[in-house]
Amino acid sequence: MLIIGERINTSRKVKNEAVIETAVINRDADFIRSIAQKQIEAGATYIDINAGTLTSGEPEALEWLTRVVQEAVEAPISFDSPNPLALELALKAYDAGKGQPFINSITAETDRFNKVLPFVLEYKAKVIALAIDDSGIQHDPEKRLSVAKALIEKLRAAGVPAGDIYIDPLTFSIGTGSEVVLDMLNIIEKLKNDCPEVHTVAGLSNVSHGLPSRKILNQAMTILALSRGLDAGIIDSNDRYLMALIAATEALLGMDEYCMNYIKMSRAGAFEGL
Ligand code: THG
Repeated sequence: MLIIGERINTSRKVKNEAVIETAVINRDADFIRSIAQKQIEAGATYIDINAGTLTSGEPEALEWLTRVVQEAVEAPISFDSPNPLALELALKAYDAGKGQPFINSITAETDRFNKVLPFVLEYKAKVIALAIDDSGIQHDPEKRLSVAKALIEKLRAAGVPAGDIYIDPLTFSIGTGSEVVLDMLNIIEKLKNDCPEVHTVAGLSNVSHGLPSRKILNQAMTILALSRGLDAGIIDSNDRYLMALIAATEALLGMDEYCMNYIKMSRAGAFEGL
């Protein structure tokens, strides 16, 4: 699974930890750099950056985060914002030498589609496409699947390569209804079958929003999604147990020939104390 580290997000509020939002407002570059580095050391491939809580200050904050993160790590960035101005400033500051960025995200909503698409094309980015259109968020999974497929068609018609499209089926908290995870897993599986050249991605930590002992739910959620073919996860890569479970599951699903990666991680001490 492609791992997108979720930690640089101003909405994250963790007990006994400095708050990301405060660090961004104070332009505390050392703190942000160390979070980026720790995520990469733990096995993230991409660093997601999200300054959405800053509203009017978001564009400048996302641009600043871009500069700080790319100074700290070699990894490419996932630009997590619905705001075209924030995307524009951040992408302008982005060093393409770090690799193909993710634009997180586009939807099939007319205005957002038209405003975000030019950035996807100009920067040849991978794009996370949320299954949302002008009718809003569909809770019915068949309808959400149709929205996803229509969005794939729109992106393909605009010239985005299928392999750069990552459909996000939307992850709701399991506290909001017993069916929401089953529905989401079915969408992943159907997309895998019907559009095999397109990828899937999900913000898996959403699933535990509002519930206690969130890490356990997030771990179970990640393994379920992986077993249904999810290609990429926006997750907490600094959860060592989660990362160990992902490696074990990939070996068990035949995604890790001769368990090479699993054995390598074990030898490197990644499972010590677990
Ligand atoms: N899809 C896409 N992008 C997304 C999401 C998605 N971006 C934002 C979000 N959802 C994914 N990122 C997070 C980041 C933090 C949390 C959840 C999702 C989170 N953190 C705990 C908190 O704030 O309480 C802290 C957990 C911890 O780190 O210990 O909930 O769905 N495309």
